[in-house]
Amino acid sequence: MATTLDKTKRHWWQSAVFYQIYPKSFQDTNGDGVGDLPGIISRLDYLADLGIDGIWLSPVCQSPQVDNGYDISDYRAIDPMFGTMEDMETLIREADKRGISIIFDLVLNHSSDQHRWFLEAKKSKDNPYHDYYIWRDGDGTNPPNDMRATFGGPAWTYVPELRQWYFHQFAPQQPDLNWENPAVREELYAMIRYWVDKGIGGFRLDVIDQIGKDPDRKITGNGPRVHEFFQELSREAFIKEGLVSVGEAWGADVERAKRYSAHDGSELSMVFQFEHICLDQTTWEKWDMAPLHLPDLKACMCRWQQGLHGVGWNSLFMNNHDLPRIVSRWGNDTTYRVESAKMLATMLHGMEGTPYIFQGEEIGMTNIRLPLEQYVDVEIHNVYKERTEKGYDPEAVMESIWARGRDNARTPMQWDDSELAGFTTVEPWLPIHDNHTEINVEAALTDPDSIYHYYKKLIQLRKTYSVFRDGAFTLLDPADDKVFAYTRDNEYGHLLVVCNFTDEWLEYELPEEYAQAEVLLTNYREGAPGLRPYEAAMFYYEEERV
Ligand code: TEU
Ligand code: CA
Repeated sequence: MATTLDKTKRHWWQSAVFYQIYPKSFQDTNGDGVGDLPGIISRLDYLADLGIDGIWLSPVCQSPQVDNGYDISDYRAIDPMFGTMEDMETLIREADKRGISIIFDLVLNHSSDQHRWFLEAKKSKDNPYHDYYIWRDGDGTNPPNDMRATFGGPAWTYVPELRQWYFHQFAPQQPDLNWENPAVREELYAMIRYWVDKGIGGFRLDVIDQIGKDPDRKITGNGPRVHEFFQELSREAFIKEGLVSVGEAWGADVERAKRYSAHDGSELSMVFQFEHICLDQTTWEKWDMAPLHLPDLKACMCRWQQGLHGVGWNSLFMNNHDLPRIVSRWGNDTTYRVESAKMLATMLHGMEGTPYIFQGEEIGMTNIRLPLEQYVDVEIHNVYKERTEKGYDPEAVMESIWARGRDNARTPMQWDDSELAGFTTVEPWLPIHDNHTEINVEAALTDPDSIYHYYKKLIQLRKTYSVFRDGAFTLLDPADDKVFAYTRDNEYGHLLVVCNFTDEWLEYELPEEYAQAEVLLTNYREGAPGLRPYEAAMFYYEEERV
């Protein structure tokens, strides 16, 4: 297939806003306590009203659900828990009618250990599928090296029948695919084309920066062959006008990201990187918590904004299904929940890139505190076990789970104030937050000052003013540790975004040029001198025309 992407062209996803759905927790319709595809279809009007352009749908393919669908046993089948292929086709069609594209989540780095390929691969070294995975010989005493799996334990698991170890970056039930094997790549590309033909709008590529790994040299992310593989992937599977490809890349720095998301479309449309969201920890492990130092966040965002401007494209997010709720993390989820949720959204949505809203973020859903046994996430149980065995104080470990555990993001969507929050009719797979009596979609829709209506306005602004798409970014007062302020400028206009990250009333003077500017949006009603707790505002004036 030939590459004929127009380098100068504006892509639809550059002024789009995406919404992430975690299907298990969005809407149940058949009374099994688990969200499903018909549930998503039934809520499309809600999403259309919000104004989003695409849904990043977390995996719905057949899976033993060890890692909630990120362990796929058949890439071409829908897991019966979520519905049928017909439901999926209906979802694509119904979303399309409302101008919403489905961004399909592709897990290409690893499969489930229940995938037919792995079951075959385990049978013998001569099996044609054996080389679909990464094996090293051994007698079972010592793994090939000391690499650790992300969810805890060694990254190698022994299969005595073969006298070999296989590599897995995540759970042992998620063996890594061998991208060195051209047959694997061919097989995956064919599978991707199968989904393209179904009419999806693009892909989110799970941990895609790991496909070029070299486990013998202990390299996982950004490995030696990664650009080559991305280019091949793009050529063989993505080249169709308008398809968007979003690459999850934990380890990407700005320089890498420029290549991954280069405007010529040779690799991916955009990166989804995490540098900003790892600033409030003392080690590479998120459980080692530290307070956020605002100047660090400002410097980090600035580096990415300026680094990719005009050459690449970034994703804008603070929430997803792996992250705690941002209002509980960098905002204030009690006294100033509404103000701080709006402030954080303002900070992010003023920037260059494609914003992502994670389900429930638009109504300000918060973290949850559960006893250990009520959590489902494999990572939470592993970290508890690993850390308490190492002698950490169990209470401190629980504190870090409450603050950082992935299940914070995965509690069921809060649709209304009824007992089961309008999510289901039976006990849900993960507890519903008690605060659904107050924080829910129904309440948000009827309150014109709700977080929901604020997000709606942010989305509309991005579609109205081109400066959101391509304005150059300038950080103001980099050292100020309470206020995050920046400007964006293009040939048509000038935008100023000001955000108070504290619960204090601060003195603040607008830059002179903005004294007469229009207030596009603010999270407080009447103007007042200075900045009130978590106050945020966007100011705009047009470039003078001669
Ligand atoms: O996450 C990538 C990833 O590296 C995460 O494991 C991350 O490090 C972790 O959540 C931090 O606690 C992707 C998916 O988003 C995640 O849900 C999957 O579990 C993971 O890949 C494996 O497929
Ligand atoms: Ca269901």
